[in-house]
Amino acid sequence: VAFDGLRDYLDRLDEAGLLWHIEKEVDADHELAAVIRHLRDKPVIFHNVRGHSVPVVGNLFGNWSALEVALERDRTELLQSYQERVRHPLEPVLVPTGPVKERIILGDDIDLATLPIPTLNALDAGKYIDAGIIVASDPEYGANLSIQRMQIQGPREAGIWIAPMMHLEAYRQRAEERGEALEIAVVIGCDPSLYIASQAYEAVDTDEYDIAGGIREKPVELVQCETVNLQVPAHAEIVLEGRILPGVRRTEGPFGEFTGYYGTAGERPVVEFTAITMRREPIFQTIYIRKPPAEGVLLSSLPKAASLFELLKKVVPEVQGVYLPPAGCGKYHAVVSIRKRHDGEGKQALLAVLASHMAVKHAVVVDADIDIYDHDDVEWAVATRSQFDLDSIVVTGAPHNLDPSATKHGNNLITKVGVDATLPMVHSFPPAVDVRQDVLADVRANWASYGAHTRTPADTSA
Ligand SMILES: Cc1cc2nc3c(=O)[nH]c(=O)nc-3n(C[C@H](O)[C@H](O)[C@H](O)COP(=O)(O)O)c2cc1C
Ligand SMILES: [Mn+2]
Repeated sequence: VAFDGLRDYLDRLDEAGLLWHIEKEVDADHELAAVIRHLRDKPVIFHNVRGHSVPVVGNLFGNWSALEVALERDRTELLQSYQERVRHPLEPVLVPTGPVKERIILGDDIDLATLPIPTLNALDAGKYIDAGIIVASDPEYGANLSIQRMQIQGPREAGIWIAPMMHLEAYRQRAEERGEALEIAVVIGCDPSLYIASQAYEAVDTDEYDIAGGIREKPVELVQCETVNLQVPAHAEIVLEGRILPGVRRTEGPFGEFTGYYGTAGERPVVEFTAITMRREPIFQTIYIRKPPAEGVLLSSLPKAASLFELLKKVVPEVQGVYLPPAGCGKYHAVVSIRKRHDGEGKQALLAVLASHMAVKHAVVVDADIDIYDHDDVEWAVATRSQFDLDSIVVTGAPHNLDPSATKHGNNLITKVGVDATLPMVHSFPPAVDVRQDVLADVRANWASYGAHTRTPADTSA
């Protein structure tokens, strides 16, 4: 794929007619997010943000068409293509310098107010960086890439919220236990493969730079940071270098979450920035987080579905597909299709998919004739192929921390439900209804000869 950086990707989105340009001056606080919300799923660039010379891009992974551009594959091939590429990770290469070093701002000269950092949802605690890829390193685990929101709290300070199960939280805790700050670098605006890799669901010692190299089928070029012992993409737009301070907590939040509800305020770790390096005329990137379907869940669901697929293959040899629908927040709902070989295999698949990730809350397993991307097809399978007493699994008291309904169970505990909507092997089951396939094929082949038309010319969809 090998986009060098964000700009290549923007060019490709432009060529495909997918990028919307906003020339009118907009306010970074509230107005910018309102425009993105109005545009729904469309990638957008704001050329004129009040008080700033830096343009802002958003919704760059807002719809499947954009992801098709990012991965240069048709939607139907996205998952498979992603998996194949990730199976061949490529280690990054260190280069002497790159465009991200065109401007270097150190120490007290740092002022985050010079960047067009937006305030997104109405009740958010303030301005947030939420499309920054956080690079960190651990002596044992190596490098890690992930996105964590950061609330601006001063010219060179931000609060950070890291969920308990995140690799970054393990890194942070290990550093804190040593009485040390955890060095980080925040990459804003870069090659889409890095954003996708940041959402990979892999083991803690997996280096997501290698994953990004696999996705782009070419090693990522890295440069050494100025004030921390980390490496960042040479072609990034903006990099913030800094440290998560040990033993320091400050109020962070609330912030609008991917669940479609606000995440609460709490006492959270603090980042102190030590350098900004950037291009001479950089572009800032944001992700407008809201009730799904939305950019954030689309971005994170593809790598998660792919890892789930890999895991399921070890349990059910003939797993056909995995889909994490955006409406299920990209992780709470999983639909799996299998080519069933023996009775009970649907349940076996359910056990694996419910165990695969904390957030998988409701899972449905269907036969291979069901289109997992088609809600109607899946719902039809559940309606006609399952009996809840025989075909469901319920697990109570499983952990999770962002599902707002988890509070019903007390302390961040959820109930997992799996439904096996696959056909039984032994009982006779009526055949699914359809016309004669050869006749249907003939009709389709000779469609023009039917002279199909409506009385008013408006509807040409037939
Ligand atoms: C737009 C966006 C915002 C995110 N914000 C946060 C966040 O504030 N805190 C957090 O812990 N995870 C957040 N995540 C989820 C992590 O980035 C994601 O789970 C990642 O894969 C974790 O990396 P790891 O597996 O290396 O721990 C966010 C994801 C996206 C796409
Ligand atoms: Mn990781």
